Amino acid sequence: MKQRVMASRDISTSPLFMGLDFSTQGLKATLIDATGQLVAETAMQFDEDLPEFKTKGGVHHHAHGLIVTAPPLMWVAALDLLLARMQKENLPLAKVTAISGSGQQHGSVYLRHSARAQLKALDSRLTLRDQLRDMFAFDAAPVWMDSSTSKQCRERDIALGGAQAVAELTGSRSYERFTGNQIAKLYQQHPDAYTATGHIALVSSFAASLLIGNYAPIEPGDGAGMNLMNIHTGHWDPAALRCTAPGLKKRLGPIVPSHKVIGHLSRYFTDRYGFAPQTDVIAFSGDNPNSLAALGLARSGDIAISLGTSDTVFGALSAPKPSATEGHIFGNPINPQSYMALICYKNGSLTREAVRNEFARGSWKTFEAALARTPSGNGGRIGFYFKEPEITPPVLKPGIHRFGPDDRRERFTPAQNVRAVVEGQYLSMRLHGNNIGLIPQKILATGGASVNKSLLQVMADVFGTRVYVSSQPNSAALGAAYRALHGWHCARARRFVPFAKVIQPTASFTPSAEPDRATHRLYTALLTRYAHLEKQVVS
Ligand code: XUL
Repeated sequence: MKQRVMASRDISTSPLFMGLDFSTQGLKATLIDATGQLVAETAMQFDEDLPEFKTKGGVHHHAHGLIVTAPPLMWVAALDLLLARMQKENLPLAKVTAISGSGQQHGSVYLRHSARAQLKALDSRLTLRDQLRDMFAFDAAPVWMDSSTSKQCRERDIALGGAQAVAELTGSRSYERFTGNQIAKLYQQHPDAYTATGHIALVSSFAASLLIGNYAPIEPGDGAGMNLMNIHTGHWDPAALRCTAPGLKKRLGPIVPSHKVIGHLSRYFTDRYGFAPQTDVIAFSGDNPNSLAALGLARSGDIAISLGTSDTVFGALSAPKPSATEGHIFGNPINPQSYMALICYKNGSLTREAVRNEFARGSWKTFEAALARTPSGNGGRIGFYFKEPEITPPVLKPGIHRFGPDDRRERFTPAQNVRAVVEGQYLSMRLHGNNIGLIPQKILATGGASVNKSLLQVMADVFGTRVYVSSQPNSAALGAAYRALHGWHCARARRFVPFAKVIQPTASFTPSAEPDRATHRLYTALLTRYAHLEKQVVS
């Protein structure tokens, strides 16, 4: 268990705001005060704290390598476990005025017709897990790491007029992990389970449903990750629903603005954990939209790179240009008039770790020493490391592809492998970021691996821009807490209040790496070869 209490001031009198982050590997709660200052955070890990669910990294990889799911009952159990810990730590839960949250994007939870009644009738003397274990019509929730719906993606493309048409309508072309394609697969392969489903939730809206004791609506940040929402209107698109499964609209419920109060905390939580009655719950969103909120990214050119289980590159955009070749356009959770652009890599931290384990004796120190020992540009060597099927560029078959300076396949020394994985990841981010309009003036690095200075130096050199870091590395829970505070202000004012009037997150960023101009030129020259070799690897 991890629990930190930060504030020295008397937190028992100030109103508090809570952000919950249901990430792939664990659940975290962040408490802030009314000025946005971090007060406390508590976290748990699914593998370690709930070993009976037998997950690895919070998920189950199935024998057919493309299928990746998580048991939704584990998320239910995690919520009680985390809140009990917070209560044990004497955190003043009665002062929590509003709660919002975050979920790994795209994952889907299939609830039985009886689930709403179960949520409404929770008994605070019993655990959520004991009361809700039979609420699922399908007890394996497909998550964002799943790549098993290529057939359904092609069917969507055909039904909606091609990949570019799907991108222009929904903000992204058909992606295997996007919820609409997962729903189509479930409907086709398990029609009985689909018939038994009364409500389909995202991980985020499922978590919010537990809190309000009712089905929670979806908002446009996370809703855009389904290939079902019209990105321009923020409503479900009838044709996109039609080509997915019958009777879908009533199973999905409405889409509401991200800052909306969707209900009050149910009696289960007030009675069991001492939260105040009438605690507002603000719509939950995806982890990436919440990370954007945590950084308060408003200006085009302010780009964030999050180094986590998945690596992501994202920023705000006022005029979206959805692309069939890469990236996504989502709703912006802190500004209903704006959008966010995002590029996602499945091969993030776990792949860097796999390279560290194989080529740097499992030690980050040895990994950094290898980076320091090898020249920038790796003597013209370029590597592609796909431990998992990749999203950007689309690669279904895991594998490693290494090329020498003459573009021929080559064996690398251990140190060259270390440099190649880091340089390759950033070259890819620069290449694909450019294509979707994410051209950085400055980069904010976040996520677990952003504490690693040598990784940030390569990042600064590849992009040729200064890299900043935050003292608060894991940002989705913080972003959700900011959104709780923001949503509460909007509700009190009875109108949308600009996010920047409530919080200015960028204050906590400090410069961490300066680009070296000559090294940047070298990477710019490598980029053309990188793009060319990537085409070869993908085809
Ligand atoms: C975004 C994506 C991942 C997940 C899990 O499209 O698939 O970033 O949200 O972090």
